[in-house]
Amino acid sequence: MSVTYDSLLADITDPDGREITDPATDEVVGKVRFQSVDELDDAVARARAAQPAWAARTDSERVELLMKAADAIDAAAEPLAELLSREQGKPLNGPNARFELGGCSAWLRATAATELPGQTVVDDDETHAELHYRPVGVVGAIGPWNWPMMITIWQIAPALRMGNTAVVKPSEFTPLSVLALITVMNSVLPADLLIPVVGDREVGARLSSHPDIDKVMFTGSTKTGQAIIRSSADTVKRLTLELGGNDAGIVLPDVDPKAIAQDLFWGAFINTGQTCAAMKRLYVHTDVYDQVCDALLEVAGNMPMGRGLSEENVLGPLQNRKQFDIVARLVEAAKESGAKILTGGDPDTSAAGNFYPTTLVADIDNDNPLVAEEQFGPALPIIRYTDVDDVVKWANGLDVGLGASVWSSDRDRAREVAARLEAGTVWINSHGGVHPMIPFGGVKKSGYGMEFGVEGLKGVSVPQVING
Ligand code: TXE
Repeated sequence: MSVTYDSLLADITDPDGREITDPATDEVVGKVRFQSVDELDDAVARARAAQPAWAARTDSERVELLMKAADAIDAAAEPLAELLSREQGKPLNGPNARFELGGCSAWLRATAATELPGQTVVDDDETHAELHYRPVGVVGAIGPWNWPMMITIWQIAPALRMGNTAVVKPSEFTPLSVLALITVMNSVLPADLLIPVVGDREVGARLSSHPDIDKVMFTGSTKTGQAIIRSSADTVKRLTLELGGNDAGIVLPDVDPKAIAQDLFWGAFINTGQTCAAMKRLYVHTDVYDQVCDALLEVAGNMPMGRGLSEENVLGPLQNRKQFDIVARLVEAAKESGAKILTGGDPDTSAAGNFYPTTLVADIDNDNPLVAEEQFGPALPIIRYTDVDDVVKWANGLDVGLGASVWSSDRDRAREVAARLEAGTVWINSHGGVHPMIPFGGVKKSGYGMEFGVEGLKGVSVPQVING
């Protein structure tokens, strides 16, 4: 039977549940029942019981089932994208909801197809030693509200591929999207491999201290990451923490401003700026500063923002009021400091939804709060520099380091600057692109552990040496 928007919602909503509203219209999207800590415990027990049989299956059986789950996502992609758009706010088009759904199935397939074979590490007359990777057990996946489906897949695809089971706690802001995605996947997967538990912070806290959870995959704020480190200490849980950042983009003087403007724009404004590895501060050499600002302004003027379900839009609202308030506060601080608002900065607070207009802020100092704090929204500060040593110091001056980018027509020159940046990934002439085979993770307070590809499979495994 084919999945429709109504059938999806009917499967996951509860008339007595908590209202989840559309951040573009404030209308109710659906109601979802929030679960208790006891229900979480029950889910963990079921995932624990199901894990040995899943791990005992052959690699090819697991791969085949995960490929089927990817097919199921593709078959339901349009209603899933509609639900994601209504709940998260992101438009259907542009690098948004349909793009996220396409990413989910592609990622699942690529991860399923990735191998992590054991290897011989010493083989001589006296010793034969092999290193193997075993499933870690039950993985707890705790996710955010910005790319709720994609990040769930990033967490669970490697976990299932390696023979683990998973208990998934979505963000309280976007539970419907994750419940719907997992319901679709579970229509083809064996029972209890993948169990969603919708809950508030207490449920997340219990998951990260639970004695039967072996590993936590977390994407969210640094503050919550720190809480998870603390609450996981007694059980010595394995952790992969992706804690966001405040990525710098550095434009060298030899660029063609018009040629890079569109990529600069999307590097910063993808998902309306609500992306962990989006460019959040842009440093531009004084020789090309005005031209880059002009070119960005032109691109920004051609990017419609509005309700996600309207096909023409490519930018949407902030997902929640809390995030809107953060962006508004930081832009106000920039204005008060005398920075120049090239566009935006004037939200219509009487209108429905959490829309904050695309905002470009020029002539702003490096120590301004809009530069130093993570805005996580559609407001980009553009800082002028003259000396590359200064800009490297500024880029490295914060206690986070997820991504960064260097823009130049001279690749070697860009790579020299890239090597000096404290960030888990440095892109050259682009920003924020991820790939299922390229490891991704942060340095400093952006977290630790790598996701994706072979490194990602290692992250949900325990190494075991067989010596003899
Ligand atoms: O994240 P939280 P929020 C940044 C962004 C944003 C800020 C806060 O700057 O303004 O984080 O966003 C669960 N133990 N990012 O409040 O609080 C919680 O229920 C275990 C960056 O949404 O970190 C939710 O499921 N879990 C980020 C998840 O943690 C706990 C993406 C994330 O919540 C918990 C989103 C606890 N003690 C926001 N407390 C990125 N890296 O991309 C809460 N949770």
